[in-house]
Amino acid sequence: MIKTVATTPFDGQKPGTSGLRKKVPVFAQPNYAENFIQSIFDSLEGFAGETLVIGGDGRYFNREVIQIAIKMAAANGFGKVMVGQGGILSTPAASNVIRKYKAFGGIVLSASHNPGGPNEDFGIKYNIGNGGPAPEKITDAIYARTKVIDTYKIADVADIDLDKVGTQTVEGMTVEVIDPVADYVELMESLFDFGAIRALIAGGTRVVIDSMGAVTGPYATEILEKRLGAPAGSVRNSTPLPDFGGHHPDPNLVHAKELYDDVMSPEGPDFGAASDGDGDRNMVVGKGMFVTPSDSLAIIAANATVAPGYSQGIAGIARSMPTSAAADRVAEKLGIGMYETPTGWKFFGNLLDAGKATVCGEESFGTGSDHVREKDGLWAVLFWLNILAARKQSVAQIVKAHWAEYGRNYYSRHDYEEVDTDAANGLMAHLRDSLASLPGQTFGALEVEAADDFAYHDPIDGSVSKNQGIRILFKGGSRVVFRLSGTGTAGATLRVYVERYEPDAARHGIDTQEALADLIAAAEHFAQIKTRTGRETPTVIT
Ligand code: G16
Repeated sequence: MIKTVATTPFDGQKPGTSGLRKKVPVFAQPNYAENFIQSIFDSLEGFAGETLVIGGDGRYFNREVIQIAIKMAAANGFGKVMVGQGGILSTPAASNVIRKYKAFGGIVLSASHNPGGPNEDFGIKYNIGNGGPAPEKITDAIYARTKVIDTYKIADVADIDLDKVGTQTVEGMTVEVIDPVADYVELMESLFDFGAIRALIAGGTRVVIDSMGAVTGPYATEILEKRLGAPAGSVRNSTPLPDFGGHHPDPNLVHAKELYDDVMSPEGPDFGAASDGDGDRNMVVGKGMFVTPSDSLAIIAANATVAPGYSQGIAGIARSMPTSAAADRVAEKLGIGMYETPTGWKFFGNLLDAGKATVCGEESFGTGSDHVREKDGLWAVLFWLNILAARKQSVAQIVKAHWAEYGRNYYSRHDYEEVDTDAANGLMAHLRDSLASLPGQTFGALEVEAADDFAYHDPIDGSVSKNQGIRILFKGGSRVVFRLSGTGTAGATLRVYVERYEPDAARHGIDTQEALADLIAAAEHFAQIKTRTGRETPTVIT
């Protein structure tokens, strides 16, 4: 039986950088998830009889919301739901399933790198038929709908068995529970030289992947241990757990420190990688070398043709504005297009669909390509392994050779988490107000050349996205960028991005924070971070 349930709007159901993310107790309020899902459906047209993909990263509350979403999809007239077994689909795998089976769209349940558990984070995101996050036009419509919603529709039926692969029926709608891993593995095998990577591992290169108790465990185990022959145990924390085993599944130098320390130790592995809650982020470390996400994008782009899926070359590169300009130099050398977008994977979708960009990446540990429409953690790891196998060099050798050829973009991000929202907004307003007076100002040897609030004009659909981050650009190409995160769930997170270009190879061995010290001081000087936020130091430095 289909029920129409009366409801009233909740405040604050505005999708952020990547969907709606809130604490579990917020999502667990009666009608909260239902309102948002119905608002998604009410913002779409033409899905009657079509297929919807549903999956999540296995975090706390995943199964509950999947049941709700399936019953609501049936009540709203979808013809079929494809759902990962156990409710599991990594974000890139969900993107792939949407594309491969030509689904109308998908609902991805995740709060990505944010912690999971009864009092931690949950999230709902809608992806469109190209497999990518819904563009702002749709997320704005969803938000508008959440403000006036008064009913939702749901099938009043027993829970669906999510653990058995196969087909069931809910109020005339087909529910197909699929193996979450198989399609993704097949895609990876079509892109990379598994034979060469297998030989690399058989030859003694020790590779470990830390899945951080999150969704990539089953994918990484199948690929690295079963297909590529790495010894059992090479994938660590490989079982997806509702609370990620207490880990903060954020692959960076703070939360993946154990892996980092292990790779850096003399007897440790040669290559380490970590991924996040929903499997779209990645961190890559080689012995003696942490690869910044910005460098990773540049190096993948520069070496792309070693991978069979990219042997014809790449059409262009896209990066988010705060990501370092390392990839720009590669694009210049290759004579291909370079696109600078706001933060948020959704901005890459049009460029990928139009064939303007083939690879894209963000400083926030995200790299991907036109094989799906999400960033893809394991894809980046396999790309690196393919490059290692083809070049027969270590990570450190490859990175250093890249810097010698293109110059080095010293780069760091300083995050101030859970800052008082008013204080953070005040800091940004202060910067905005001072934009006009900044050019010409000096700080030590630095002179401001230009300052603006980044706005993006989408070259494909002509849409304009304003207020995407304050840039202070110094003479010589260095810069500091300030933005407020759109993915946090408590207070505000101020992100300060610092970058200096160093062409001289003799100066490529400096400690990053030291190389950026004057720019970090300049950021404090112009933004008054300490006095405005009350924080003496950043919460996380990457
Ligand atoms: C999301 C987006 C990314 C973005 C990141 C950080 O990643 O998909 O495009 O770079 O958030 O965004 P912010 O700086 O606004 O916090 P994920 O992995 O959280 O889905």
